[in-house]
Amino acid sequence: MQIGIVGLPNVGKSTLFKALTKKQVEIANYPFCTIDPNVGVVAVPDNRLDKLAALYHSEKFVPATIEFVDIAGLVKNAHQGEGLGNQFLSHIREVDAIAHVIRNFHDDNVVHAGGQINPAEDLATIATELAMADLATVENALHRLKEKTKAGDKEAIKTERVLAQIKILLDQGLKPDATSLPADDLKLIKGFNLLTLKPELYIENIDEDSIKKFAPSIPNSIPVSAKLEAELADLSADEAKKYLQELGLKKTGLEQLIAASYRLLNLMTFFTAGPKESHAWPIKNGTKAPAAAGEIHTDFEAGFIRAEIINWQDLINCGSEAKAKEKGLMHLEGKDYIMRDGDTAYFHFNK
Ligand SMILES: Nc1nc2c(ncn2[C@@H]2O[C@H](COP(=O)(O)OP(=O)(O)O)[C@@H](O)[C@H]2O)c(=O)[nH]1
Ligand SMILES: [Mg+2]
Repeated sequence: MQIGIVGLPNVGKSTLFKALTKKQVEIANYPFCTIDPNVGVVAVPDNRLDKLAALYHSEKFVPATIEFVDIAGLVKNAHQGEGLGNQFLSHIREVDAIAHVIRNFHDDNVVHAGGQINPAEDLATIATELAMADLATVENALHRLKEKTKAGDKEAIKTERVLAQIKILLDQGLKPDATSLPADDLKLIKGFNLLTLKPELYIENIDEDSIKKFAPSIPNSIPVSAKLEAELADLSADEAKKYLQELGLKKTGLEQLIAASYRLLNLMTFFTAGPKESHAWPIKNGTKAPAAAGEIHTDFEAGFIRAEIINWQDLINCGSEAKAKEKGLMHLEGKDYIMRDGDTAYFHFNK
């Protein structure tokens, strides 16, 4: 699952991206991999995994990961060919969700694309670019569908109806809401990868010294100081912890950002744990047991028989699987079981 970091130039996207990916190197046992200089695999901090790994003295532990993509080149009027033009848009189409970085830090040495700090206006500029790009996609699609709808193609007629609804909103400068569209409608237009339908979150890159007195300019935004995060990423885990304490902060902005991104992607976590390895597996909310097993190995899904499930906290409290079973805290589940966040699972399958 990928999150695209999107925003105007000089808002701190790359600074944030570098801090996010640098953190990786510190996570022992996890093979740091760079797919592409602009794509970083980022571990999702989860103290439940730490505790499970400690319980089993696991040789190895593998956190859940998500990928961040540093997307360059978005400027005002990009849809008309400014800057890198539409080049960046294809990158945004490929991601599952968008993290907007909005500048709210003051530094005369860093040129602001719009001349002055104005988070709401900057976000509106980006939103307009995304909407204009979608409008072009929708108009193009409607045009191409004409022949088929004339011929009475049922799917084309349905698709046309959904696209026409979206076009009305975009024409009015409104953002279509993916959550209000029926699943069937979404399916019909999935292939167009509309940018305005992607889940979004907002990061305000703020002055280092205003973190504790932060008042958001964008509703529900996550405050982060990219500069501070870059400094923290250069420190050892212990040093970073100390520095955070000195600043009176509990969590880094990056940790908050990663957690929010995970939720935005509609992901939750189940665990497998043992002496060899403790592993956090990201799955979509609502995933059934066989599909969850399939994350580990396709054979597990194909030959799925049942799952032994113990909630992670029960397992930690009991101190062992045997004890948890003794106390009746292990439940056997079949193929219709919907996995829950925090489940530890042991799968039985036919080979
Ligand atoms: N003062 C300050 N400067 C920052 C901050 N974040 C980024 N910068 C600086 O702003 C410039 C542009 O940052 P960069 O991350 O490359 O922005 P991008 O164009 O959005 O990728 C660089 O000189 C950074 O050092 C911040 O939080 N505070
Ligand atoms: Mg950059």
